[in-house]
Amino acid sequence: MTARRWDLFCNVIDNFGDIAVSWRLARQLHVDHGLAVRLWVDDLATFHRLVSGVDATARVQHVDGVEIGHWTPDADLGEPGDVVVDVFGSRAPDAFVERMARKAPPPVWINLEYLSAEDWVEDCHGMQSPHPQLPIVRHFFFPGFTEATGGLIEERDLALDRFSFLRDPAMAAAAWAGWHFDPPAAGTTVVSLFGYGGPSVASMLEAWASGDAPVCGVLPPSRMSRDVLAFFGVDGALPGTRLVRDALEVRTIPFQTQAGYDRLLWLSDCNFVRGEDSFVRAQWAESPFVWQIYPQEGGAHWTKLHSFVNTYGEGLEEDARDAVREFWRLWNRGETSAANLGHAWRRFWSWRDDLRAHDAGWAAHLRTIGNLTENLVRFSAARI
Ligand code: TRH
Repeated sequence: MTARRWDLFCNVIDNFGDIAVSWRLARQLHVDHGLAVRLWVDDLATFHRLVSGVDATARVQHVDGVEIGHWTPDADLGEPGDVVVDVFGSRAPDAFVERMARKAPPPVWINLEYLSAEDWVEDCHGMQSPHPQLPIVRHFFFPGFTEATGGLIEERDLALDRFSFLRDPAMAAAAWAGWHFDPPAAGTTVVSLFGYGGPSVASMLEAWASGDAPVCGVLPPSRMSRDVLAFFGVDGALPGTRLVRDALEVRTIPFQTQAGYDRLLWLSDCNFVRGEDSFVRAQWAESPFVWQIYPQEGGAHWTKLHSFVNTYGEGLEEDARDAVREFWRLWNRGETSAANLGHAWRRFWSWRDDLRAHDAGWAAHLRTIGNLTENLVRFSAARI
């Protein structure tokens, strides 16, 4: 039986990743699967910054067919749906869980976890955790990169939209014009720049500026922006600003819609991404990418980073995989030497054709796992 009504709980910890993934999931459940979705979010201001159509002050609103509720301690959450999903460590409130346990049959209760390529994920995907007092069970659902995981979110039309965009140069020109720029000259390496910032930004920009190949960085606002602007000796720059030093040009653009951000990834030769969702979108873009992982206490993120390179790098020539690992390692550790980072970049970039081919194969592999939303619908239907 398909579960018709879904409740999603999203507790925004920081940044955009939590709400970005929750919103994609909510929309896809509704748009691609025709399900009734209520998305409970505790931080509408961040949601509004990501999706401008969201009203940061409304207790309840409908956007793209999804009901969005402001999740506050006194919010009336109503009756639970057929499936309840706690996204990324969120937890439906106790009173709501009690109502879930009283419902006959009780909803399928899912804990949607963070993305990781570590081996233990396969063992934990689908595991059950009974509530200590109530007759209800929580199921762990792990996104991932292998058959034994829940896969990644990919909208039904995404591959087709990308294909249509790439085969029509007028669409790329329209994207550049929308940002008030001409397309970069042929032979320029276009890199999209999104990240948490840190010392490696100045080193990278220095290496590009002093290189002999033209590089065009495209910069939507993020924590990385202040480091980029500091490199050019400016405090601020409106969208549409061109900053130039030697072989490097940086173009500032406004914060994009989620669809606009995908287009930026599609028209770039290399994408610098971060966290979880932009990292996944870069993989659907099928171009070389550089991942700045969300730093965790005690350095736990390094294991995650290396696990991903091991999994993703299968099938790449050993030197290409090492080049990816080394460049990503320096980028993430905040390399302060432009010479070191420039060397690692040139080695990484010398593999660009192989990486591009590998990335297409990688996306095809990811598609064989099925997309996360579909897998989640199937998983819950089997347990209702
Ligand atoms: O914002 P993030 O750093 O989110 C992080 C991670 O998800 C991390 O795992 C989590 O623990 C932490 O938050 C709390 O990076 P992420 O996941 O890439 O999310 C950024 C989103 O912003 C992504 O959906 C892309 C989107 N985006 C736009 O829509 N427009 C833009 O112009 C840009 C630059 C990004």
